[in-house]
Amino acid sequence: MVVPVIDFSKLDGAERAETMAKIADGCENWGFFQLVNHGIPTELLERVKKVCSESYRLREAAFRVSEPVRTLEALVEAERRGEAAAPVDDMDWEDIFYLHDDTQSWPSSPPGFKETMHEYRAELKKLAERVMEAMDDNLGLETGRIKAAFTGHGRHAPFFGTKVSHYPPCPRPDLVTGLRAHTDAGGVILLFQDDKVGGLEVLKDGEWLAVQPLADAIVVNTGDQIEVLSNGRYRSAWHRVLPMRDANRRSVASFYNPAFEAAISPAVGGAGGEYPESYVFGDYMDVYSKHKFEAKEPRFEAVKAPAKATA
Ligand SMILES: O=C(O)CCC(=O)C(=O)O
Ligand SMILES: [Fe+2]
Repeated sequence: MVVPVIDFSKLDGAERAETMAKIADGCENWGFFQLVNHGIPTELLERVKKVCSESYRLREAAFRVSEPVRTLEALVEAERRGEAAAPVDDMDWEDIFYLHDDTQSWPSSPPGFKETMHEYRAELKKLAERVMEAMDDNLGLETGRIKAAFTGHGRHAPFFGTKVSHYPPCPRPDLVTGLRAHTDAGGVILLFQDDKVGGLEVLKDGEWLAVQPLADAIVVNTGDQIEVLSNGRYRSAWHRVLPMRDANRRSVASFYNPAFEAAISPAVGGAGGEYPESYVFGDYMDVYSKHKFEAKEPRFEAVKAPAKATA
C-alpha cells in the first residue's frame, strides 16, 4: 500500500471528478497524499533544495555539539561501561529552523536563500489554498469556507510557517527517533521532502507505512484543525520520521494554519459532540505545545468550554 499520488493538473480538466474523488480518498482514508503536476516550477524546487542543503552546511558544526548528539554520546558511553541504554524519548534527531512572514529573522546566508524561500512560500501558500478549496467542495462546504475559518472571515492573516529540517546521519537509530510520532496541530501541511532519503512514515490502519520519496512531489497532510472543521471526516494522521544511519534527509514543511485569534468549530454537520463547539486556535496551540507527542483527544477536551453548572 502506498500513499495516494494525485495529478493536480487534472483538477481543472475533463478528469476533475476522478481527481476530486482521489483527494477525498486521501483526506478520508489516509490524512496524507502526494501531489504531482502541482504547478510549482521544477526550477524553483531545485533552488529550494540547493539553498536548504547549503543552509545545513552552515549549521552542521552546531548540530555536532547539539543536545541530541551529546545525549546520544552519553548513552553510548554509558553502554560501554556496561550500563543498559534506554532509548531517548524526549528529543528528536533533527536540525530545524522556522521561517514566518517576517523575513527580518531569516538567515541571510547562503546567498539566494531569502529570495528563493520567499518565492517558494508564495507559491506554496497559493497551492495550499487550492487544496483547501478542493476540501471545501468535497465536504459540501461553500468554496473558501476553510480559509474563512482560518482567517476569522478575513479579519486576520492565516498563520503560514515553513520549517526547514535536516535529519543528519544517526549512529544509533535504535536509541533515538528523527521526529517522534505526532499529529500536526494546524490546517494543511505541504511537505517538500528529500527525493532520495526516506524515513517519513504515516500510521494507516494500525500500520506504519513509508511516505515514499517521489521527485518534485509535494506531500499534503491535514492537521487537527481540519479534523475539527470536518467534524471528524478528515482525521489528522499520526506520522514520524525514522533516522537514517548513513544519510542526511532534508525536508521543508509549510504549515497553512488558522490565525491564532481565529475561532474554530465544526463546519460539517453530523453526529458531532466529539469536538469542541468553538475555541480559539491560539488556546489550542498552548495545549499542543505541551502535549504534541501525546494522544490528540485530550487536547480537544482541554479547549472545550467548561460545562455550565446545572443548578
Ligand atoms: O520532516 C518531515 O518529513 C516531517 C516533519 C513533520 O512532520 C513536522 O514538522 O510536523
Ligand atoms: Fe508533522
